[in-house]
Amino acid sequence: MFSFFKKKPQPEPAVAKEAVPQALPAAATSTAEEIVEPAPSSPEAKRSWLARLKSGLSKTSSNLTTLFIGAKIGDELYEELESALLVSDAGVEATQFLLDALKKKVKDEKLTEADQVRNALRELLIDLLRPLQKPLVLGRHQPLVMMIAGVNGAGKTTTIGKLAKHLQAHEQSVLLAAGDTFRAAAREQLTIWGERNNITVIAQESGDPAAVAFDAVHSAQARGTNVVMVDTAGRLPTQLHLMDELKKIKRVIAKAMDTAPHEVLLVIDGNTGQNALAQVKAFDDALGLTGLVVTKLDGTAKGGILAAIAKTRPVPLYFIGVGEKIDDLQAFDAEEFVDALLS
Ligand SMILES: Nc1nc2c(ncn2[C@@H]2O[C@H](COP(=O)(O)OP(=O)(O)O)[C@@H](O)[C@H]2O)c(=O)[nH]1
Ligand SMILES: [Mg+2]
Repeated sequence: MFSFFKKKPQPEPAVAKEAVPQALPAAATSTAEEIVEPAPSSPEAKRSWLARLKSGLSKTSSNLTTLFIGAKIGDELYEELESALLVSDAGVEATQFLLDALKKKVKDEKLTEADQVRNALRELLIDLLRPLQKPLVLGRHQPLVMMIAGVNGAGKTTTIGKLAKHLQAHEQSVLLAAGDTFRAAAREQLTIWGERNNITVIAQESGDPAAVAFDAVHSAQARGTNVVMVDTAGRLPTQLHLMDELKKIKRVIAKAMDTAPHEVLLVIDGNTGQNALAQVKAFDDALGLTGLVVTKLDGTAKGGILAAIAKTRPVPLYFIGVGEKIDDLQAFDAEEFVDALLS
């Protein structure tokens, strides 16, 4: 069963004034420590979302499925599979791992039909990706502070907007810190968007992102807000190194609330190929990532990058994005994803 967030009981649910167009789960009332699974989005919304994921991954998908049609099990099939995996951005390490595991499985289970091999690959891929599947647990702290990082254009601000609306739909009040001060207009845009959606946006004329984040956390503590999301820049106007700036923001957030930030998320564009893996490594080394969001899987993304991440730097993948609408951001589900890839 699909779930967007997991939620620990929250004593003071905020009322979302503008609900997202989907069935809202009832407020969680449960005993301590129980984890509540919110209701999934409507079946139509989910179907259209999966359709977009499938069509986004269709290039890889057709490579990975046609090669099994009428194929004999042998070196030729394995070579074709190797190329298809490499072309899908799975990277050398994950490709080799999958091939070795597949050959072993074929031998151990005495598989004789290409279709069985395809199923074996499906199982191996699901096993590889499942460790990335992890729900974002709400209500652990008040406020829950999330810092959102990523290169320019990755989809940070869009993702924050979608997440904010999902959070409101799950009875969470949200406050945003406009920490991307690279573009002058970005701050105003976010502020206007926040007004329309009943979300407070903390911004600052001076534009010091660490100070903005600090104010946002204090403000959320004073107001009893459930979640703070700190938007950050993917590029800087000065010569300052981006990673140094991000580390500073993280340090300053911890000064405002010593357990924070509780989540450090990296947003990556699913179309960046192997460079996405380099981004995960660099941001993780600098910031200690707690989660990922992979966007734009509706475009020309090949999907294999998830296998590369799972093999070399398995940071949990909380959400994937397949378009601009709110319902186009969904919790990552390994089985669902592999089926979209192999169908
Ligand atoms: N097709 C598609 N476009 C997306 C997705 N997520 C973000 N975008 C687009 O990517 C562009 C950059 O997004 P933005 O949030 O401004 O990136 P930022 O620089 O990281 O804040 C915008 O045009 C978004 O509409 C997605 O999942 N699918
Ligand atoms: Mg932005």
